[in-house]
Amino acid sequence: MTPRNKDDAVRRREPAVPGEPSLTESGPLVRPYGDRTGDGMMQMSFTLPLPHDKRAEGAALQLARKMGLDPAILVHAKAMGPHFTFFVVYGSVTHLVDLRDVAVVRRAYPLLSHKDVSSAVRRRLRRRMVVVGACIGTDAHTVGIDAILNIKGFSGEKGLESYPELRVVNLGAQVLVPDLVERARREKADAVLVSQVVTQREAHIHNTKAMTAAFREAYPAGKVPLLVVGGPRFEDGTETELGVDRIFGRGTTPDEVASYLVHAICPLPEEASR
Ligand code: B12
Repeated sequence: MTPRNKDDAVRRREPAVPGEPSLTESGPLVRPYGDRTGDGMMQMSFTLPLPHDKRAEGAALQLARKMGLDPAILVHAKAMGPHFTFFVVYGSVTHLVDLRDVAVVRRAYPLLSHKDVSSAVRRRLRRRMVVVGACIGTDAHTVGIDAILNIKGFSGEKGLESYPELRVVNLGAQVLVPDLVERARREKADAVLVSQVVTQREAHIHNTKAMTAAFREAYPAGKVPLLVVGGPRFEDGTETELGVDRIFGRGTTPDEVASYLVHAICPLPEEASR
């Protein structure tokens, strides 16, 4: 809902009137919260390619208003060298979010315990599952992949190395795609786990596509290991475009990944026949 006029923008900060979606009770329609529930207050930051002066500040406010902040207040402006200015703008947003239109990708497999993962691999694969992990391209952000693979894990969940039935080969940072393919072949990898954190100039997309293309070229059809990619800025639902089997995003825990590996590589017979 966009306010029809300035009065509406002001009234939004008042309690809801009859017939209007409630601003204070949780319902399908929500807006950000700043000083008072439902006041729509939010803060955003951005950089404009302009030297810091009054014109640049006016441009920042114009942008904020065009993005639906009304009124918009410039709370911070700082020159970033001679040609750029960084801004922080605070204001009341004129948009509502309808929770009924939010699509959530639900996990299509059960979350297994440590013991259940190990016993599934032992009983159904009948050997250790081989997982090769790496951070590819020029990306040196290894904290994410280490959080999933290293024994110490993430968010209270131990990493894949702690599962006795998984053999984990962590290649670390800045691994070249040909080296990853070669190592995956040598190790007879069941799954290849790749991390991409840097997204400048869509590096994560280009690197992932190059990686999946290289695997498909190097392996016979149907023999490509399970290809999994993770990082904070992949878009849900883009697996097909990237050529991967599964994407994991921000906040992923190792048990989610271990459960997925079982689901994808050695599913229960009834799961496999679905
Ligand atoms: C730590 C850090 C660094 C460290 C990295 C140390 C290391 N060994 O990893 C150092 C100082 C080296 C560094 C360098 C750089 N960094 Co840096 N860095 C960060 C920082 C602060 C934290 C990243 C992090 O560790 N997150 C914690 C982990 C646990 O989260 P995660 O990576 O998202 O991983 C989780 C999920 O995404 C998922 N996941 C991730 N990978 C995978 C893989 C699989 C298979 C699965 C299943 C799941 C999964 O699971 C993880 C656990 O939940 C971020 C800012 C931020 N707050 O995020 C910037 C950030 C990532 N860095 C950034 C930049 C620009 C750089 C540099 C280019 C800076 C420079 N000019 O030199 C260099 C690039 C170096 C390089 N060649 O890659 C930018 C990236 C911007 C962009 N859009 O691309 C960020 C966002 C900072 C910013 N706001 O500008 N950085």
